[in-house]
Order: sequence, then C-alpha cells, then structure tokens
Amino acid sequence: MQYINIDKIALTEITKISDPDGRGNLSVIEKDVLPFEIKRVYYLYDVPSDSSRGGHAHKELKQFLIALSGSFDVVLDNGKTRRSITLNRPNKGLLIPSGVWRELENFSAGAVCLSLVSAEYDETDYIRNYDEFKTFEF
Ligand code: T46
Repeated sequence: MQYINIDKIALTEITKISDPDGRGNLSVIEKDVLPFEIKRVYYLYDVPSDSSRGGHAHKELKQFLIALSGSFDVVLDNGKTRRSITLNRPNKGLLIPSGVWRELENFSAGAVCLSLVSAEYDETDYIRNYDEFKTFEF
C-alpha cells in the first residue's frame, strides 16, 4: 500500500469578505480554488454528539469539508498513522484526497458539515471495511 502523507493535510483558508458596515462576513470559493471540479454538494447536520460519520475511504473521490456552523473533529488515517483535525470556522476547509480513511466525530450542537466533492455519488468508490482499506492498492 502506498501511504498518503496525512501530515501534509492542513486547514485551508477560504476567502472571507468582512462587511465594512458591520453586516457580517461572506466567504466564497470560486472556480479553480479547489484542485477538482465540484460535481456534488451535500451536508451533514443534526448529528448527535455521540455519533460519528464517515468510517470509510474513497478510491478516487476528493472532497473539501467546511464546518459551516459549530464544530466537529475529522480523524484522518492513512493505514499507518492517524491524526485529528478540528473544524470550527466557516472560512477554513479541509481538503481530503482519495486513499485516506476518515471519521467525523465530536459534533457540537448545531454543527453543519458542508462537503464539496469531485464526483457524483458512487458506492463502488467507497471502501467501508478497514482491513480492506489497509490492503487496497491506491
Ligand atoms: C464522507 C463523509 C464526510 C447518497 O445517496 N448520496 C450521497 O451523495 C451521499 C453522500 C450519501 N448517500 C446515501 C448513502 C447512504 O445510504 O446516504 C446514506 C448515508 O451515507 P454515508 O453512510 O456514506 O454517510 P457518511 O456521513 O458516513 O459519509 C458521508 C459521505 O458518504 C462520505 O463520502 O466522506 O460523509
């Protein structure tokens, strides 16, 4: 297995436009900011604090996660090492490449996880078994 270097996965700043008249902030992701064309958007919400989402890897799909509201942790695992990154700002996102096992946990009340992804939904792109993930040739 070729291990993805998860130490290089870091939060990315999203352009934030603060209103000069105190009307709050606006963030924007324009064409070519992400290293893929956005083919699908979905979001997770009302996730109980003791529940987790994810628990799989993708063979090809890349995605960009944003905590639009509240916070949650993203545990990244390359089959050898694990690390956890907290998302808690709507102007920061996490780009997850293919070949990385992810688990989303510790959702705060009201947390909303927006996911911008590189492909349409395709269950055959998922590896939902950790042992299979560990032996998959990415
Ligand atoms: C990921 C994490 C962060 C669809 O029908 N269409 C969709 O676009 C998606 C994403 C899911 N589904 C169906 C498939 C399952 O029957 O919705 C159900 C729940 O999906 P899943 O168990 O994969 O949900 P999560 O939150 O564990 O994972 C999702 C994404 O699937 C995954 O790519 O990285 O969010």
